[in-house]
Amino acid sequence: MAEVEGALSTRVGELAAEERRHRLETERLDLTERLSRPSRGHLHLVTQTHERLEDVFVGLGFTVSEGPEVETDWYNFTALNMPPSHPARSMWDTLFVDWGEPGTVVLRTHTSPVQIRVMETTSPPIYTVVPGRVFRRDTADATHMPVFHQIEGLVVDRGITLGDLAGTIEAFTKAYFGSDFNSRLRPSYFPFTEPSAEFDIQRPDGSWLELGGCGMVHPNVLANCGVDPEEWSGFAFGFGTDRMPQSRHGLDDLREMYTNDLRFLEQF
Ligand code: 2NL
Repeated sequence: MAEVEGALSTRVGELAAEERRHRLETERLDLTERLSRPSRGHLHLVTQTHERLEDVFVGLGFTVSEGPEVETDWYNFTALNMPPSHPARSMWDTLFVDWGEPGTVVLRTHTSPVQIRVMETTSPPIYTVVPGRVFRRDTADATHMPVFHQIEGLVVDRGITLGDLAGTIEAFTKAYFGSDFNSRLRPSYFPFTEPSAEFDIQRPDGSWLELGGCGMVHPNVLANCGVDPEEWSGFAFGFGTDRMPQSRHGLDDLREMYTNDLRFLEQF
């Protein structure tokens, strides 16, 4: 009898010890966790790209300007030589904001409204770039997003010519991509510039890549902002920035940049 009771209490003790060990293990809190070095975050790929672009343009003598993402029809279209009936408005798949008269308030389709605001409030000479978020009605796929980013530049001064535009594009291309890259302009059309061009960059392997658009600021646009086109002339350019880290890092789907999966973002 005493033998059985002895064995029983030994076993009960063993099981209790085992249960306690198991609970300690599963309920263990690592209180040293916060004492180890905190992991350091970093800027998002899009922000990194804009900061690099800003550095290059500041080096070329430009300032950086910013402005609202919700705009009026005047700043987004009309001041840019696109009156309400202008067919070129359909080039931009505008997202309208339900505010005031229907169709008068928009999510900006480009950063140009900021340059309009700069021209309205500052007298030339103007040398500025505007990086920012812009919006168009587009279905998301590997190369398109309804919310995307661009940078535009504006120069207004006395005696500015197409040669200054081509030289600036060339200087930018070499400063940003490397001295082994070249640039070229190809005739195009935009309502806010005349003449207008697309600009391409040439990679060291000889292949060409279309980057963006540019041109001499249309005299109507200068006049709309209170700048006398008889005294001043200027050029402007614009290009999308979301594809720049894509080619730099070999990404194959733009959407990866915006799903905020840390396993993706932490790689850059
Ligand atoms: C493109 C084309 C361009 C501009 C943007 C501009 C701004 C003002 C006046 C005149 Cl305020 N022009 N901006 C001019 C030509 C082309 O961008 O394909 N962007 C992605």
